[in-house]
Amino acid sequence: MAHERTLILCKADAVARGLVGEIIARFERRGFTISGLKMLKVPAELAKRHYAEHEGKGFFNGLVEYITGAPIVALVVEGEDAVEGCRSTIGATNPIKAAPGSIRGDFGQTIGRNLVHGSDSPGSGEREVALWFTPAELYPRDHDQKEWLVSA
Ligand code: D4T
Repeated sequence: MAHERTLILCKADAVARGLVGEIIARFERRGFTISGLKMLKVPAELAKRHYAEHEGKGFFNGLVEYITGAPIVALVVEGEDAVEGCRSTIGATNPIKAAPGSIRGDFGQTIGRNLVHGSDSPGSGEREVALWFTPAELYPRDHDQKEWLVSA
């Protein structure tokens, strides 16, 4: 197990549908820690840098419009194996294929409105946290509590 940070975005549809609390609660209930949290209207430049790997693909412009068109809520979530743990809580990219019990499986219908983003590797997590949050915006917890959250 490794202590990791992951960037979670509650996208425009999650905010518009009033699902932000429900989504955040699922990460908290699983034992992960929130160390950054903000609501923002995403500048196009940030959206393009965030989704740089998809530039040139047919869905790229729609993806940028989706994330810049209305306010979103961004979080940094930390914990043991937080990247994989949060990805499984989020569910498969296409909500129709996402397992019931996951966020996308419980609330989503289409890939273009899949509610949530979670970093896809520990390296992406660190890159995305640095892209979206300044150090002054982060409040890392004292991880002495770790022994009460997971077994070795
Ligand atoms: P994000 O990055 O939003 O958490 O989604 P995933 O990590 O689960 O999926 P991804 O990077 O492969 O895709 C990013 C984003 O693009 C949308 N998308 C993707 C789309 O609209 N059509 C597509 O065919 C694909 C592959 C959905 C998520």
